[in-house]
Amino acid sequence: MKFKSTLAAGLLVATAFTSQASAQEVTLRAVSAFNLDTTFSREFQAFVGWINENGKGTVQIDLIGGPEAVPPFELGNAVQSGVVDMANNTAAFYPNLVPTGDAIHLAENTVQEQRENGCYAVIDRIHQEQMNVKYLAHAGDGIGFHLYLTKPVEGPDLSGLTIRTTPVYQAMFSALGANLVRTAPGEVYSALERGAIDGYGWPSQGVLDLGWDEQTKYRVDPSFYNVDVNLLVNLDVWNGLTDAQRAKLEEGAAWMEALNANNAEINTAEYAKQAEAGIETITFDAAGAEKWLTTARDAGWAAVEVVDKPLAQELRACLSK
Ligand code: 173
Repeated sequence: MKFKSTLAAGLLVATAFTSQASAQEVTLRAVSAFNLDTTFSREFQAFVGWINENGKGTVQIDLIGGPEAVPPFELGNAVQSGVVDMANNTAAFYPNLVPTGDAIHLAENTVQEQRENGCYAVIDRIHQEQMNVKYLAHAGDGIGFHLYLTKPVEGPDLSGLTIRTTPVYQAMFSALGANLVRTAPGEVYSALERGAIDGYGWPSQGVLDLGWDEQTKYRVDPSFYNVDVNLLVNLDVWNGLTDAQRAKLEEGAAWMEALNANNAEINTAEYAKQAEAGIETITFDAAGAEKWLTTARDAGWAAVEVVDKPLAQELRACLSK
């Protein structure tokens, strides 16, 4: 099913001329779902730099922009249809295209382990079949998600609270009684400022990037799940590349995925910055933490099983420790 794009005509016209600078060098046009120079474009921009340095004469990437170029919830359709060649995106922003993509953030192992045990191949296959994209690379391992609040909670009971969500947190927060409002990241600040929400789900990293610390009083610990931010390449474009071009992109993907090992250290630095910015930590007691994490895992997998039970079971087996 092809997406009728509402994007600027200029973007469409430019796509028709995806440049073949020489027979051997191709330039891919890429967009990120996250603002450039913020946390969840970090690895992607490093990848673009690596390719443009190491892929001279073979493959280059023209980084067009972030959410101002293509709205985050439309980027999945844009890379599916070839309006852009490559996207840096999270599965939570394209649930309409790959509904079992929610399994990826439930992973307890790393993408390197998933490449070893065959799980990467399964995730790549469902992206190819359902979304017409190559699942080229995965960032985010080692970055958990948290609930951030403007008012305190005593334990894992979110009844009476209105929380900004995406599919990542939906099953868990709703099982714990919250009212949910789904928004793109770009709307979180103003929703907090207006008092339209009492909090939001977001990873351990990146809260300060967009100034959300000004509107945030508490972070709830422990974190749950693992961030997934994926590099996707339009499948027709991917299949049209030469072996050397595909090999260079895969080499860059492995290089980028190795950066995931830095996340433990970056988390520590981010938590310190949040504390300096006045964000207090609410840490549940052992029973509360157990309920928090059990609900996260069970509600998360139940939501994937509703979509496709056999596939959910296959993914759970290869994404668990
Ligand atoms: O909260 C979100 O917008 C979200 O789902 C997400 C996913 C990956 C990275 C950052 C945010």
